Amino acid sequence: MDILEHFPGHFISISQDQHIFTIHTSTDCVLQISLVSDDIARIRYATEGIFENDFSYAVDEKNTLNPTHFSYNILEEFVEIASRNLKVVVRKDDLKISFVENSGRIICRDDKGFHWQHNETFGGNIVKNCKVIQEGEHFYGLGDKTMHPNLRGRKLTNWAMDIYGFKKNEDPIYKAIPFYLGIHHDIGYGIFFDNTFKSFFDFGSERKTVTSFWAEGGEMNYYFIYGPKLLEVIQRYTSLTGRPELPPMWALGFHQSKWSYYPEQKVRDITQKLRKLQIPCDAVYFDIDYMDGFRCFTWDKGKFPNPKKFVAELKSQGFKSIVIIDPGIKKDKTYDIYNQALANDYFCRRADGPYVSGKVWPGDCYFPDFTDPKVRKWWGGLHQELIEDTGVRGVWNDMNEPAVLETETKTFPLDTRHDYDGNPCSHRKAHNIYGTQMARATYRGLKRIKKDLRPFVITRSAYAGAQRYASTWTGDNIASWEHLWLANVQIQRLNVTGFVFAGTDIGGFIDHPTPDLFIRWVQMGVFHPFCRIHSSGDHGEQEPWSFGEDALQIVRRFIELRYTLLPYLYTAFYKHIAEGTPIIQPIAVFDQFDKETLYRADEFLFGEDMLVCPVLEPNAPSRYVYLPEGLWYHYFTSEVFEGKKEVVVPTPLDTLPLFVRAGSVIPHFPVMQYVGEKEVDILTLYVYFGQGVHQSLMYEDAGDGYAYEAGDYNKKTWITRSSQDSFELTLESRGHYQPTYKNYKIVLFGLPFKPSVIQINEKEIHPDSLVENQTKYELVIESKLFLQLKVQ
Ligand code: MIG
Repeated sequence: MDILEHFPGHFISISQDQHIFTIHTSTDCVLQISLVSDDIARIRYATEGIFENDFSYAVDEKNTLNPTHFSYNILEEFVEIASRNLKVVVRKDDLKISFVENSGRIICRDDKGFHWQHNETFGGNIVKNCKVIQEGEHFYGLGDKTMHPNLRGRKLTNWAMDIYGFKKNEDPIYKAIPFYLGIHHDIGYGIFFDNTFKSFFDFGSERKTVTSFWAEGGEMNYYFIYGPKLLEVIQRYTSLTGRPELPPMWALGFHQSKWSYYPEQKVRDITQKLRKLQIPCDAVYFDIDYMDGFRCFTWDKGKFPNPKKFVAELKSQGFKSIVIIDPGIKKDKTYDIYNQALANDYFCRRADGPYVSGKVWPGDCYFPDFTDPKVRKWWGGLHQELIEDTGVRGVWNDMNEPAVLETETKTFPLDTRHDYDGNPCSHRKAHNIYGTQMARATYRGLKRIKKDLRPFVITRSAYAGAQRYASTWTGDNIASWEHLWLANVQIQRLNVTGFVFAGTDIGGFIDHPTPDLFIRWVQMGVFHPFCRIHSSGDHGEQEPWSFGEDALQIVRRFIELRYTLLPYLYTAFYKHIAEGTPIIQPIAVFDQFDKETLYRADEFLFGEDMLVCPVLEPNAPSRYVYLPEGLWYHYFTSEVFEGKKEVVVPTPLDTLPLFVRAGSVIPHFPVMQYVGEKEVDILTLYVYFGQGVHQSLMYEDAGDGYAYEAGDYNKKTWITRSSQDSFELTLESRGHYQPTYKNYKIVLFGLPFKPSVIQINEKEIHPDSLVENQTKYELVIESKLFLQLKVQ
């Protein structure tokens, strides 16, 4: 039987309410186009003339987007709706849409455009959209997918799933982020399909020249985001769906985890050994076995007789305790939280009334409806004892896809009812956002309980917008080289789709890595915004010392490197929050105008000035690295490479291809065993000579708490001005945060001349006092910073 597809008909009339335009058609279908900002247009269709209540979990309520210009124009064949930078052109005949640049270039246009199909089983519509693939077009994004970053030719599904040991190309897995980026003829744009139902994206797999996306219910409701730079698209996407707040700096340290460390003495053995072996570490994890019979918010007193005392003991050693909390609440009449939820009707129910019952770790469970604001508030409050009394510093939300064991669908039945913040619906609509609402409840709870500390939450499942509440990891991966490749791609992809605070289970969750795989994973993992070793614990040990003395030395050195780079990473985080710039950037995003970058998967930018190329194969004596345009210094050898080409870089096991852009200034802390272990008494600046003028930002504040909101921070801009025979470094500082250090140590790389005049602040110093150390010069400067080196 042929499927009956419906189309919107032709144009009849248009009306305007500020920046929102409504087009009526020859059918009941109504098209609404809002100009959200100068670069973002929102497109919505109501097939029967009535729009749903306008509600989104993804769009940040606090967004400040506004267009500076909006107008429309009715032409003979088209209706044009224009913002300052973007035109939405609707063809009167069939309502097909084109998005057009001011220059007249088409960015993206409808193929079949919007159409729909009545959903006989569930009611409502299956809403679809088809767009033409332009010549040479490439696609990226879509959150956590396991494919090559370039999605041309793929078909993907968004439905959050607990996939233990997921495979390369397996789809879907834990997250659903229906946002993709397209680029052709150097024009980048993005489409965010804000529909939480199960959705699909096809980038030329069914029809070679067509991209389509559709959902099994809800509205065709999407945002078209113009670039033309992919980076701008990403920045705009995060101004729409939100950015996180600054994490406490310790959360950017190294975390050690396992399923599970218990009893108390085992945790102590691990933390003491980390300190004894001088492996910097800030956080240790309590996986499900800390609980009493897997009941959330309880402790197994046999394993942890006095959690408060123990957490305080860990704290005194600089370790923050993170505990896991799952959504399933054990059915147990003697369990207070179960009784509270029953008494208040907080659990999800089936369509006909009974509670949703499913097996998870505690056995039979009921599940809170996190889409109900009352339930979120209650859930947040349940953390009071853990956070306030016991001193736990972070909460890890697992199994929130939601995952249910021993069922065919691995999740709730589709007839499960949800409040959806006053828009009651079934699980078909709420499934993909369930995990995000759990993380949100947790985040808000932590924030309310400890007002003076920045919350730390980690979630496994996520929908667009989850980045506002939590960090994330990529779930149950495998200790294999293929998974190392995957881990690299996954974190890059999450970063371009708005979720920057992400990492993988370093070394692999399932199976035991070989020492070289473990080393290579650590070498990459220290550059991921979230950096944690975690494993299932049913194979060998997976701590930094578990792979022999040589491995330990290398692993320690790379974890130390992460700690020295904390001011740089923290600044990258700040830039993400201020501008939406991802912390990790695929080189295709970094340099979209260089076609060579569009198929590359391995190299990524770490912050704006460092480039990492992980080693993804065993026994690789060297590897190819593609460097974007410009001059790049090898971080470990100081060798200078010219970019816009592939270079061969030696890769002995104790190093990795890590590059710094010429002209940049990279701030370094001294090595610490944990954030705040000692006062930073000197800030070391690695300065990389590069012709011309370069600016590097460094953001600093107290590293936790909210004094920065009242202005207690500094934004330091290091400016380098370089030519063939002179070099100058100056500092511009804004803000009134008082750092603990007074002095700077300057390490200057690549100076192409021998200076005869040196000026530091107001003083001239003798050139001989400059220590030349092979390829670099080192000197210490007090307070205010001005440095000039030149040839007389
Ligand atoms: O079904 O809590 O992805 O990180 O260690 C397994 C036990 C449940 C899955 C998580 C993993 C965690 C494990 N959890």
